[in-house]
Amino acid sequence: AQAKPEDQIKYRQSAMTVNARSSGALNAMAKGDVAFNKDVAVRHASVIADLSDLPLQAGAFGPGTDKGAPTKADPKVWSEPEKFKAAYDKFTAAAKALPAAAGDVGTLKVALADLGKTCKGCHDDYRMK
Ligand code: ASC
Repeated sequence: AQAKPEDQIKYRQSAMTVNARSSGALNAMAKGDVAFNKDVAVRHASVIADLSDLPLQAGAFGPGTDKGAPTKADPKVWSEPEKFKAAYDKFTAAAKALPAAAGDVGTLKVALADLGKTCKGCHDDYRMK
């Protein structure tokens, strides 16, 4: 059975909250604001890799999750689902590549830049302000 709409919204927002915390930690290391720590970096990268596709796999954008609750998801998520999935899949692909790159600050920076583009690519079109 599908989770209730408000629980689906909570689930996808929770995954993104955790993703944002981990990407923030990685960005801080990539910028040098925080000392690079390989184990911490790989851990955060793995969190993002693991959580990245949960909202789509678990069905968190189901019927009734487009309005009413405090969602910022754009109606285009439902009106152009193939394009939304294509944009989302770019994020997942970049996220799954992150752990292998996170053990070195140089490769982490490159992988994070790739990841950031896929975050922005989806948010620009599918997240309302
Ligand atoms: C992050 C984060 C995003 C992206 C985006 C990249 O760290 O939480 O949504 O990067 O700002 O442009």
